[in-house]
Amino acid sequence: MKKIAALTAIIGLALALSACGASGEKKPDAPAANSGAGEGGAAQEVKIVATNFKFDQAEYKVKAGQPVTISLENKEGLHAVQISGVKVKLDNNSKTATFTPEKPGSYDIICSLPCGPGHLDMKSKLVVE
Ligand SMILES: [Cu+2]
Repeated sequence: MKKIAALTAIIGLALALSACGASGEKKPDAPAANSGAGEGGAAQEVKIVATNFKFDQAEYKVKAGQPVTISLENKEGLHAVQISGVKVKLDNNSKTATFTPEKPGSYDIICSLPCGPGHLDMKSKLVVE
């Protein structure tokens, strides 16, 4: 009788372990599924590098309907980013923002922090496709 109890315990343990194994396998699967949907679902990232007195790209392209994480790096000087028509502001306190651009179009990116003589020249575009 003791053997049967031991067997039952072993089978129970084996089941528990295999259940753990199965749920363990799902975790690597989930990101893979995300990156597979990737063109559809993965987060987009835009990095804006600011110097005196320009942003590193004239245009930053993103896709509509997908979350975008925008970050600001002040490589030279102190600058802040404001994107017209989108509620996004980046400054020294909050250097990243995530939002979902809904409407395709071209949105003006400007520096919203008076930074010097070239301040008004600091313009780029966020192009939502
Ligand atoms: Cu400025």
